[in-house]
Amino acid sequence: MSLSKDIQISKFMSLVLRHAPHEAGLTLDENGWTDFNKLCAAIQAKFGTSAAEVVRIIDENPKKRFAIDGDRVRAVQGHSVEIDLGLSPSIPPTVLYHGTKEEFLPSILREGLISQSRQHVHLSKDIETAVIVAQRRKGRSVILRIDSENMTKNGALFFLSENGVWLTSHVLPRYLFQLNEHEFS
Ligand code: HQG
Repeated sequence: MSLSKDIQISKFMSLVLRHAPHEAGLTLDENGWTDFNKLCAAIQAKFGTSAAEVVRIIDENPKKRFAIDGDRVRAVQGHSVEIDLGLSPSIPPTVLYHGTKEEFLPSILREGLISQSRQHVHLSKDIETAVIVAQRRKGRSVILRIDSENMTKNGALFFLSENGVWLTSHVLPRYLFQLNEHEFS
C-alpha cells in the first residue's frame, strides 16, 4: 500500500476518533473507545483496506496516535468531542514547550493558551517537538516555554497522554515566555 494511502487512512482515523465519529457511523464511549471492527468496516468501505492493514497502519503510526485494546480502538489525544481519557494527573517536567505562530501571539499573551476546539492545550517536553508542531502551519514559528513547575505549585493539573503529549486545560500568560529565535532555529 502506498504511503500516501496510509496517511489518508490515518487522517480519516484522526477525524472519526477525535472529532466526527458519525462520519463513519461510529459512536465513542465516555472514554473515547469504539468498536474496532466497525471502524475497519468504515475504512474498508471508503479505502478498500483490510483490518490487518489497519492494524499495521496503527502500529506504524509515527506519533502513536491510536491505541487498540482487545476489540476496541481510540485516539490517545487530540479530541474535540467530549470524552474522558481516564488519565491521572502527573507531575510534569519543570518546563514544557508550545509551538505556535507569530500571528497568534498577541492573543496568546492576552488570554494565555486556550484549548480552542480541542479538549486540552497540548504541550511538548522538548523544543524540537514544539518546533515540529509549530511548523504544521504557515508563517513565522514562535516557541513558548511554559513554567509548568509554578503552574503545578499553584494547583494546575497536567496529564501525560499515552503518546507523550502533555495536556492541561489553560496556561495563563504569566507562565509563558517566548524563546529567542536562536534558541530553537
Ligand atoms: C493557538 C498535532 C490565539 C495554539 C500536534 C495553536 C499537537 C491560540 C492553535 C496537536 C490561543 C490550536 C495539537 C489564544 C492557543 N489565541 N491562538 N489565546 N491559545 N492558540 O491544533 O497545539 O498530528 O488545537 O497555539 O502535533 O497546534 O494531530 O493545537 O496554534 O500535538 O496528532 O491555537 O495536534 O498532533 O491548534 O496542536 P490545535 P496545537 P496530531
